[in-house]
Amino acid sequence: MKANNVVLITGATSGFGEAAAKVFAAAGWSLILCGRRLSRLETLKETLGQQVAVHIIEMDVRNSAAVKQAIEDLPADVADITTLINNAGLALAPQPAQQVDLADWQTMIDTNVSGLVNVTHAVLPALLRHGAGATMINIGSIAGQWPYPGSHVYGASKAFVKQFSYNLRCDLLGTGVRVTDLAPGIAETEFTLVRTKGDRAASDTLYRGTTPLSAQDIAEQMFYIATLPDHMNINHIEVMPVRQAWQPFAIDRD
Ligand code: NDP
Ligand code: 8X3
Repeated sequence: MKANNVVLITGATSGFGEAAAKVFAAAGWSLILCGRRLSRLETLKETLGQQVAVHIIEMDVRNSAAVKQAIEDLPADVADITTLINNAGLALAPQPAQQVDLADWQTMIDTNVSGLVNVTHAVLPALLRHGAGATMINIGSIAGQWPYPGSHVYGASKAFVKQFSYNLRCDLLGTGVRVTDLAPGIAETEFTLVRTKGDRAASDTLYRGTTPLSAQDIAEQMFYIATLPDHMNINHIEVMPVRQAWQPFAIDRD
């Protein structure tokens, strides 16, 4: 491991991002933690700051100017970013496409597509400066690969994550910078609470009686990807719980 490994995690205030902050901190990495909920970032800084250097950024990934400024303003001790985890994202509107508010589609595109692009553009120079061993982990989804009802723009935005990751690899060839699309299946976080706009019962029902992935499971995948030997690039990892699989094609009948 290099002397001062630094990981920047977007969406660090809950779910995968928060679990990743803890996993990387336990391994001695310095942290840059981003999200909109400042109080949660402050709590993480209080606890994890006892182990490692923690820099928090209250940031909406949709705001390209704010993202750019926050990266330019990084203090010197965390400016050499080793790993970027583009994790911030959300699904909205689980109902069929024809019943969805346009605003919900727009929010998913602004966050999962434009937000990803904003952060990547701002952080890429630091990863290039770092060179060999620098890693970008983009959180896609099984929804980016497999269609299902109610996935509409969410799944399409995660397909963007995958293709963007692959295309970046082409352009970054020779720089030493690695790019991975990490695509989880069903995982119990605040994801469904957000997707249903706060419907706790719907969220609990989705995860009840099965064994979804945990945030910790995915955080450990992130750490594994980030700490592989410098010459190895995982292009894409799709991870489902054993208790999730596909179903037969749906057929409309008279
Ligand atoms: P959570 O809802 O628990 O976490 C989402 C995180 O994204 C929060 O920290 C939230 O922070 C942040 N975020 C959302 N919008 C913005 C924004 N505009 N600007 C900055 N940060 C934002 O869900 P997960 O941990 O499950 O989700 C993390 C990623 O994993 C997402 O990209 C999601 O699509 C993906 N995913 C989730 C799966 C699941 O089943 N849980 C499966 C596959 C992929 P804050 O609100 O403080 O800004
Ligand atoms: C979401 C994963 O299983 O809910 O990214 O489609 S799933």
